[in-house]
Amino acid sequence: MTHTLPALPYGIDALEPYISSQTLTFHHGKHHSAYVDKLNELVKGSDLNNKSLEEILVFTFNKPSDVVLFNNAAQVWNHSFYWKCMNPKTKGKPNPDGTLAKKINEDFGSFESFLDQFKQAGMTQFGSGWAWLVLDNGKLKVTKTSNADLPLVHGQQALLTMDVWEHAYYLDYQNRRAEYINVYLDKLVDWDFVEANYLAALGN
Ligand code: MN3
Repeated sequence: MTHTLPALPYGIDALEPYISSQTLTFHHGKHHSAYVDKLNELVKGSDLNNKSLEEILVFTFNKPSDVVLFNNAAQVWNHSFYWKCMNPKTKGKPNPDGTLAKKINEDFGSFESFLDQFKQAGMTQFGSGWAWLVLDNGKLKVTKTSNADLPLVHGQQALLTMDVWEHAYYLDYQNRRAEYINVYLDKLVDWDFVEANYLAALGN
């Protein structure tokens, strides 16, 4: 099967002024697109050619001979998920509500405590990587992963992610990662999407 670059779920300038159309043009149109192309090139003619993205990830994880394949497949998954974690229409609704809000209070003590942990994960990821809110054995946790690594191969279900590779924010924030993280949490997270992921994960 051929893996395809998903269209952004909003317009190229929809996240401005927080994330510019220039960033999205490069991040989606060049970086994400290149991971998709590389993945297709690597699976072509191999046993993994007819496997789903998730099957490829599980199969190649921790296999030294498949590091390049894993990294590209994981970056395809991570970016497709990351775009959906943001929604400009949710501006003004910076907090979760309902079932997810209750669970966040249970597992983190408060929404503020969750925010602190998530910011900390994003700030302390040395070099390139991702910060996550995951469901792990019925409990919400904040985690971070290096490079392309992702919760799926660690038995966790991803509910929210934030790309902290420099290409995600450098054109807009240069080296000010903390500013990007604050804007991400204050203005961009689509909590309806996160809650839908939580409810789906409970059903699994
Ligand atoms: Mn990226």
